[in-house]
Amino acid sequence: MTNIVTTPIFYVNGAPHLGHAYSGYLAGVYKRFHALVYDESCLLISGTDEHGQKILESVVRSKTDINQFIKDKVQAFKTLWPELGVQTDIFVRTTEEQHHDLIQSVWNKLVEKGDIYLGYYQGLYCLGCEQYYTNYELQDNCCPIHKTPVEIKSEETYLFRLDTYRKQLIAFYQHSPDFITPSHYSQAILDYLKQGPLEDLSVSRVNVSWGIKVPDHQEHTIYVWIDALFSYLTALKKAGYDPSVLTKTTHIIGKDILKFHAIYWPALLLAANLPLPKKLLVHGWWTINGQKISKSNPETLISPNDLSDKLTSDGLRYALFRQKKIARDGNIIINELIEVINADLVNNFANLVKRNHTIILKCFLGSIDSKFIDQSTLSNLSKLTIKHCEQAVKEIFYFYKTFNFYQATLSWKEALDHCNGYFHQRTPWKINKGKSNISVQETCLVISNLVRLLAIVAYPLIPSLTSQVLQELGEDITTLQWQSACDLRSITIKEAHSHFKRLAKEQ
Ligand code: ME8
Repeated sequence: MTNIVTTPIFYVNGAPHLGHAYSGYLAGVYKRFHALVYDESCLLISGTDEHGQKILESVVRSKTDINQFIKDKVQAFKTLWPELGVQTDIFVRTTEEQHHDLIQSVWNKLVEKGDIYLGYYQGLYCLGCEQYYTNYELQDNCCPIHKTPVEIKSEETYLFRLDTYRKQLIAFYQHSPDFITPSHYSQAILDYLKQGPLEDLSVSRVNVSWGIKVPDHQEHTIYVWIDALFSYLTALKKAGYDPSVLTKTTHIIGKDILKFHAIYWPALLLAANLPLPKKLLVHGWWTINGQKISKSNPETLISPNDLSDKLTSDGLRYALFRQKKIARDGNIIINELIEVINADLVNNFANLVKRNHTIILKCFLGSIDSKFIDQSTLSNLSKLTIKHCEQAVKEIFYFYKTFNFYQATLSWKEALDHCNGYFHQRTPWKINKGKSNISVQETCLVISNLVRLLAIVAYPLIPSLTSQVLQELGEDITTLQWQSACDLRSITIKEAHSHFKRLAKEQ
């Protein structure tokens, strides 16, 4: 059965920024890891959230036609993903007719069940978030996300009986403490649910015209978050799946939208008699000069396309995962990203490949037959280096599986440190100055095979660089499979390229 991974569907009130790119990078790595390790496909869903007051206000500010405005922004997200090496399978838009129909039918179902009813709501509202806050959630009377004052808003509204599902949610979180990664969020949500009754959730808006209308009550527009969350289901439908595959779905989200995914989404699914997703992976925020990258902070808006052009798609992705643990926040300093790329991808990996392959071409006409190397009498140093790398691969497998991509990059880098240390101790370039032919063959063969092993395991993180290296080693990358042991195979290479050029630091 297929595995599914989703990014949030992004608001189209601004151009894509580096924070959005990060969610996509995570989904892309997850998808490639899955394809490499398991014999099953992994469907990657992304899309755009196109309704709501926030979008309408941006359109008014831009003085353009709404359809043109949205079309341009959607296009920016659609072209972003291939440029960043994120292979989306389904791109869902909340303005699609299929989505409109799905939302209205879910709505009707919940009204029929009595879970949604017409009432009245007064609360503290943040326009930026398009949501009400409780006093408890505010910080200095301001929205905790936007730090701007909230307004008192009261209106006739449809309400969803959230508390009906509180006990089921508590039971769910008690039985699935790992539903959210990192798991401390599961505990926090459980504690919150246990605190007492949940307020009914306002699920429609009057005075917001841009959205999906409540069936048979056109003055009301369905709350944009109900619209947005169910887009995951529309996407599955577009791919030809029924909702049962939700149980195979991992949602990747930033910590800003945890409550919607950890409480509202499961409650709505329970109300609609639908299964719950497999997992929520919650990531931290990227900041610039300590400020969250956000559309409301224009000075933080780094274009992921520009940065990826500068650092390469593999370089940027690798450096972001190497810089911080997924759940933590991290500050972007471009020269630090460049340092990591130069140290790990250029010096440690690409240069080792180039030097080793150059020796193989020059001294052995591009091939070393493994049968000339007696594997039982390999030098201790060779054996030890192989052992280190095999151990690293085991760790990296575990780190991918547990979404610890930061540790995965560290273990990979350390394995390469061992390879480089080995290469320098064995000095294979001294072949005509006292090094025996057989000893150099052993070194080059070991390095080539370890490079193959380490390229395969790093493929989910740096697909372009590792594909080039693997192709140079004669590997068919379309049939690539995870490998945990280093079996010393014969090597034939035709060329020795520089696969990654040093990046110049910013002045
Ligand atoms: O919230 N660092 O859309 P959105 C890391 N439409 N990730 C960041 C980030 C940052 N500084 N800023 C944004 C919405 N993100 C809704 C989602 S889903 C059914 C509806 C990422 O355009 C992160 O994944 O505001 C965050 O959750 C998402 O972008 C918010 O994007």
